[in-house]
Amino acid sequence: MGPRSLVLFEKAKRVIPGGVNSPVRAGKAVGITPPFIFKAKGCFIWDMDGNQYIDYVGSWGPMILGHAHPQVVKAIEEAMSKGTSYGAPTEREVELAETIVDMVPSVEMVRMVNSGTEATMSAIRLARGYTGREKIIKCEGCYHGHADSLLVSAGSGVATLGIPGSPGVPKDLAAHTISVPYNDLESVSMAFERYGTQIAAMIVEPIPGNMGVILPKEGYLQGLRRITSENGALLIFDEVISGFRVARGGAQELYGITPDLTCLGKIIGGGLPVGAYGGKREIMEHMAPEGEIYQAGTLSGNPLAMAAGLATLKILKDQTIYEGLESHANTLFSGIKEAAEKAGIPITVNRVGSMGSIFFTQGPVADFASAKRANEEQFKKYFRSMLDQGIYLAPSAYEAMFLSTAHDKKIIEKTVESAHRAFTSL
Ligand code: KE4
Repeated sequence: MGPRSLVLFEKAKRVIPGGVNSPVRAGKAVGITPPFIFKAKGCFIWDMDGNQYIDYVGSWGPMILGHAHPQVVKAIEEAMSKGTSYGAPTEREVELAETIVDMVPSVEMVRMVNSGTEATMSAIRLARGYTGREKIIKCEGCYHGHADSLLVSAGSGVATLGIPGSPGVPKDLAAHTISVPYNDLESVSMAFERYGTQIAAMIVEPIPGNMGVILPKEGYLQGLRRITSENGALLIFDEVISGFRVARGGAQELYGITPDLTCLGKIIGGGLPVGAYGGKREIMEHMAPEGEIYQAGTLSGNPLAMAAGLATLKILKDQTIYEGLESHANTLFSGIKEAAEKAGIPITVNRVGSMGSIFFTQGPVADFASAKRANEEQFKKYFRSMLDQGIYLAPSAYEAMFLSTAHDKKIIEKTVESAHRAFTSL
């Protein structure tokens, strides 16, 4: 790592825990000093020492149009000229809500918040308040942000750091969270047999992106919809990653499932802090001030974030964007697969649209247990070789690679060549 990032990381560690404002950024799992970023444009980021990287993190999902997209920047600049926050309703919030309702099949009403964590935390509270029940089901390896009830056998940074859950989550609260393996309908049926009318909801990443990318088995999501409905529990799709990523209407459009509540984030903020939760009107109407379930936020619906989100979603209304992303992502991941085969390295590639990941194991990888069987040492060497070649991947085996509309054919060819060199170095 360049000298400026090294110096900055030492300074950062003196005043910020671990030197970062979100644990997975620290690069602990891959043993690096994280590059401190100076700027980004399109599919590129530059660190403080002037090193250029092709970016496949994309701020962990939001940057589907690439960094500093001109129309998004212009929308933010225009909004900024009228002030940055009012703490009062604005037309743009209504416009973004109407756009989400229009684009996400199951959402009839939506509430803006400032992060994916707030979205899932609020959706869980709504489910508990609406059903009068207290338990929730989540899948091992799925990550839904850091609300206490959801930091139980979580994926993403929790899995990366190999910590079981988190100290500080009261045992009595964690006891209301039932963890089941992803892609295992039998375990969900058993949970309902045992706790039936105590279960308020099941929350699931329909396409998990926090244990690496995992694909739902045939009939799995349909099974979750059936079992939750039969037991009077809500089905909550956490589409913070998959929303507007795998299709305009997210995984629920792709697989034709109607969840009761949907959590969104990342892309809907266009790179600014936004989360949202929404769903059936007769459920959402229980939220204050219309209903009695409370959730609030100083900067919820912030004018700058609404402008960035609206500009992004307006561009994403063009279906050809998803066709282009599908074609480029297919070229990239099949190229990486071939490169590994040529180098004699067994890998599994899981991909849906422009989100995907590779696992250093024969596979199949269909849940957290199989994801954890991947060879982390090989991932670490692969990651470091790619970084040395100017390819910026998530510093964790439990994350996804994201393509943007700014990654063109030439960039993808360079990435595949770099991957081949990385595989042959293992
Ligand atoms: P935020 O609170 O980080 O905006 O969103 C939480 C969240 C909720 N649901 C899903 C499916 C998510 O993936 C996330 C956050 N994702 C992680 C990485 N996969 C954010 C990166 C980080 O924690 O630094």
